[in-house]
Amino acid sequence: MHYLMSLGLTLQSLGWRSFFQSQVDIDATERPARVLGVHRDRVELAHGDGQESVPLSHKAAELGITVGDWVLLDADKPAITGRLDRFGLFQRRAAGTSAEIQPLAANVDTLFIVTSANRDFNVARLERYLAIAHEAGAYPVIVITKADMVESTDDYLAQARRLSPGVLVEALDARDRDQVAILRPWCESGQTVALLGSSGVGKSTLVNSLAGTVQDTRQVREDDQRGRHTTTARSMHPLADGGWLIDTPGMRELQLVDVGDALDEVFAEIAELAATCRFADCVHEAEPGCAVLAAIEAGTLDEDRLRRYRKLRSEDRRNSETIAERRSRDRDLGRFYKSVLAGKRQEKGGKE
Ligand SMILES: Nc1nc2c(ncn2[C@@H]2O[C@H](COP(=O)(O)OP(=O)(O)OP(=O)(O)O)[C@@H](O)[C@H]2O)c(=O)[nH]1
Ligand SMILES: [Mg+2]
Repeated sequence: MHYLMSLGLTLQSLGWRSFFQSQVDIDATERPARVLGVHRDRVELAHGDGQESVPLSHKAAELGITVGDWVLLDADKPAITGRLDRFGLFQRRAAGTSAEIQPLAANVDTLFIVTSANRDFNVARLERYLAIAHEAGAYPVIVITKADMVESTDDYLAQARRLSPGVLVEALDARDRDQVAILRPWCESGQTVALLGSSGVGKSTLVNSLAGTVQDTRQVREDDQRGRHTTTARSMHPLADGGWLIDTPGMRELQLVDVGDALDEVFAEIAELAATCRFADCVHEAEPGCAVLAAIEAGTLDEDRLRRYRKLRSEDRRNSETIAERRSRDRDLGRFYKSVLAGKRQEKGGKE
């Protein structure tokens, strides 16, 4: 269970920095380690001495450990004793009926938001991804792949650049290492990057161009008819330039969870206008003195952009409801249904 493999790692090359150092007692005997992968019964770790696999104890599971986390290891045995605070976290709402929020990837420096120069390109989706990046504390870089398949990428670039002031956008052929080299500054030693984008846009292809390792791309499995998603492992991979890449399938289904402030950053021009509305609780629908509606009237704010902002706001509200809130709403609804039913029965003459 307990093996070591030297990779010439240092804590710094794994992303260790003062933010984490300051959380550890100077005389602590525990050793910090980074989580490379979480499996059903064990956790893959890396630290200054190499790589190690430790059992996923009850305690470790309770800590909600996820890929990219920094944990503390017992000095004498392969056991996780604690988890350090994260500077950022991607999380998602669990599928199905439980309202649980699951951690997905922690301590990610840069998010490559991947789309392609074809029908996948969609500004609403990009805005959603930008908000997710902001919320998770990751710097967003929009990567438009399949640039080789269109005559010009100018229009795609312009549309993406308009979304957020200063946002970095690159168009490239993901299969071409020379073109992909433009992303290398984000992949240097100690840096952690993650990818977000629909199936088939070229995430694995990008990784292959950036990394030493080879991942399955669509083409490889195109004929096995086993479904659309090719990448299934949830883990952190070393990149050729010394950085780390988190490629987890869960990132694909990411929705907005608790991104309130991040939305105002992505839609900064709407937030700025809203601050000048006459009423502080203005919802920009019909209120007098609404600066947002005035801007639409004046043609300085795009109506579609406001519509997309509203949609993301309500998605966030829905997903951020706590379990308690959801239960109480269900209960209220239950009571309501019962009262309606009771009323109907009374109308019928109270036969029951
Ligand atoms: N011409 C061209 N083809 C590309 C480019 N990027 C990816 N492809 C091709 O598109 C297909 C899908 O690429 P993948 O890298 O497997 O896509 P993915 O995003 O990893 O997909 P999932 O793992 O299913 O989420 C493959 O056949 C790639 O060779 C590109 O920039 N130009
Ligand atoms: Mg893939």
